[in-house]
Amino acid sequence: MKPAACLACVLGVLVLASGPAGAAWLDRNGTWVPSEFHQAFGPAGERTLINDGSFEQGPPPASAWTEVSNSPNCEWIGDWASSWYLSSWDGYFDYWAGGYCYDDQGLIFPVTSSVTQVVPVPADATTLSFFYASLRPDADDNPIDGDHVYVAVNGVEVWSMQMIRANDTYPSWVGPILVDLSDYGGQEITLTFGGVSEGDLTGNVRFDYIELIAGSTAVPSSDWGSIKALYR
Ligand SMILES: [Ca+2]
Ligand SMILES: [Ca+2]
Repeated sequence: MKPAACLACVLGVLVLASGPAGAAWLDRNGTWVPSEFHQAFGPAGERTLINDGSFEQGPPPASAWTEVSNSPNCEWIGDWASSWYLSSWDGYFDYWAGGYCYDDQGLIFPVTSSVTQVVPVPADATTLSFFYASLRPDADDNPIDGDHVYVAVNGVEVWSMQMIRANDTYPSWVGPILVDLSDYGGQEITLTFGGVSEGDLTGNVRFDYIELIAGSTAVPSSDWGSIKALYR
């Protein structure tokens, strides 16, 4: 008897049979397997997260976020440590924008999705802060075709970044990314994080630890490297 080996076989079958739970890929051809697991560590100290700002309530319907996607067979708020070999920035769950899912014929297609909720912006905490990790295993489109992630307020993008290889941060989470929302102090806003994929190929970006804080909108130099984020 080899119970350990048998157990592994059974687990393997279960994983393969889990369907939608494992229906996410980092590249178009299937599972991408890095050589090691990367454990991220969230910031210590005072937490000023927005409601479910770390996505720890898990996927809908428990989530405070309304999730919309072109890929109902796949869930995008979850624990992606085993898919990416990179843990969440904080806790276990985060939102994965972009990526690939499969259709009813089993064919892989690129994903466009978003998560949205109504958030009050305190008058004394009007800087949006978040972290992301990005990875595009597939080649960039030639020409670049508009694959991007974004943050929107009331349907208008206030931050965006192309999902191209030059913007990869893997295996690092980077941030805090700071966006000035002082125009909305004291108001309720519809806050959206999303990813738009064009054509057959796209990238992957995970978002976590979303706060509204007091402070400047200057981007810290640490952890930025060659990240090219587009502010507007
Ligand atoms: Ca989290
Ligand atoms: Ca594309």
